[in-house]
Amino acid sequence: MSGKFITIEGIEGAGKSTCMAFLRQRIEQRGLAVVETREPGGTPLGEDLRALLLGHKHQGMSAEAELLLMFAARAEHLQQRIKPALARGDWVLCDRFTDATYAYQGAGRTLSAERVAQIEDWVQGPLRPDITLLLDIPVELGLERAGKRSAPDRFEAESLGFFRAVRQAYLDIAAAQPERVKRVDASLGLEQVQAQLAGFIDPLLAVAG
Ligand code: T5A
Repeated sequence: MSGKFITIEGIEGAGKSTCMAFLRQRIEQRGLAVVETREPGGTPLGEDLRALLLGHKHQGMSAEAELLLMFAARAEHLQQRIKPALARGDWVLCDRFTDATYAYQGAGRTLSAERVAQIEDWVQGPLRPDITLLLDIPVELGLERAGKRSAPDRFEAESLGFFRAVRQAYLDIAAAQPERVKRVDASLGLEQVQAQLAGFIDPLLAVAG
């Protein structure tokens, strides 16, 4: 039986971390093995790169360096965790993946989508998520939720305009790839968000047996 590669995306405070636990539980209830992970991160090298990327030590990091560090972390993640897990038949549940690079480094930092696509093809080959759950939320509400939880990291300190561009890029990806990317209204209460997630994930689980 082959596992599925599920990614969860959205702006800051959309509820990704909160929903990961729900999705994991739903998959495990079916007796399926699941690897829960995140980007940037998921490996020792990736977590060190995450600290560099999210911390405030390197303010003003160039957009190009940021893009390449995201993909460096992703290359390690794919080799060390994601591909081995999928090869074992495990399900992989990943908090952010390459759609975040299109949204943040592409739309947010205004690097070209063509450049991101070139590196994506090189690093990932043909591997893409089977399904991506996009938690969509107005920027102000997402940042309000994120702000209550912790002090802002290097990305969370960006402007409203930056996050509006990021949100719009996610919506554009969802419109362009409706088979893969499923939009969830994340402004609703947790139970209603989870019901939407279940509506997308349960058919995949039913096929898995
Ligand atoms: N990045 C990442 C890039 O720029 N390029 C890339 O290629 C990649 C992979 C990663 C950063 O890196 C950038 C993007 C990011 O800036 P992160 O920690 O993974 O950072 O992402 P964040 O978005 O910062 O994570 P957050 O924890 O802020 O947001 P979440 O996970 O979406 O939200 P969550 O679940 O922590 O919830 C936030 C608060 O809201 C509440 C929760 O209880 C929590 O308090 N909440 C709800 N409240 C009411 N109703 C609901 N439905 C709720 N759902 C959650």
